[in-house]
Amino acid sequence: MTFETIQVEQHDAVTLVRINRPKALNALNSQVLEELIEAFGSFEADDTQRCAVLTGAGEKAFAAGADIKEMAEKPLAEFYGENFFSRWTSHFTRAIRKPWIAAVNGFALGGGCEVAMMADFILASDTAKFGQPEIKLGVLPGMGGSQRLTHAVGKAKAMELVLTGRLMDPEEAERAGLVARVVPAADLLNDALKTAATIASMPPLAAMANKEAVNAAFELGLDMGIQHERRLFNVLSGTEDKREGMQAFIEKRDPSWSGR
Ligand code: CO8
Repeated sequence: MTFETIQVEQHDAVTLVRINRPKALNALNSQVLEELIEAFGSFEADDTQRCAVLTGAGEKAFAAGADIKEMAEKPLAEFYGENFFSRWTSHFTRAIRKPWIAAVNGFALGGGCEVAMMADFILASDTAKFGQPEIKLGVLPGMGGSQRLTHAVGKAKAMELVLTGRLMDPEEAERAGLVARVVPAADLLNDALKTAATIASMPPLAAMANKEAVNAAFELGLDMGIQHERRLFNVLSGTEDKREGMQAFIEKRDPSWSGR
């Protein structure tokens, strides 16, 4: 499929997706969201692809939010009746079981910050800016931002950010737990691709299970989360890759993963 608002490249086992509307600071309109759903669906279905990176084209923005020009005229009946954006949220948080990274190269605001927070983790350039400024438009985050931001940075900071609409620099975002690492802007893409390649070199079932286990910590209480982790551990103990990984360690050689 050819895309108009995103670019997709494969770097060995890593899929790189760029949101490509730099003149609109990569604002997320319906077409971008549909194309991202399509591209990530293909990534998930392609056995040769093991990890993805999502970033923004240009130097200024990852995504400066949902497209305000598109939303401005949308009536309540369309937002509520069509469940605007809900496919995106469920697709990315449920259907994509392989790991993916958001490489935030500039503004990640509103829906842009929310999309970044749907990733398994965020790598940020030292030029990144994070925020949920929807209050200034008379609305609030609509793709899970009020919930994910609060899980990531705690109530006090999340509340201050959504109520004032102020932006966070990447160092503050890292200190607060929103961002895994901050890297110089010039190195961000290479660093993200290298990190993704490391993940892609891991046994794929174990990568999926590790992702699922950490995500369970956001959705379940501690006791249920630990039980969930134990079940996943038991499942992985029956895989060929578990046998191979342990045998390779004992034989002092590199493992060769079968994905089974
Ligand atoms: N939507 C549409 N166009 C945008 C957006 C956006 N979110 N952000 C920037 N643009 C456009 C500008 O209109 C401008 O276009 P043009 O050149 O045609 O005038 C171009 O991008 C460049 O932007 P600026 O000239 O404003 O660039 P600056 O460097 O001066 O400012 C900012 C950069 C600070 C990022 C500024 O552009 C800005 O504040 N943007 C809006 C940020 C924002 O409010 N984001 C939140 C949007 S609301 C949202 O995401 C809700 C999501 C949940 C919805 C769920 C529904 C159920």
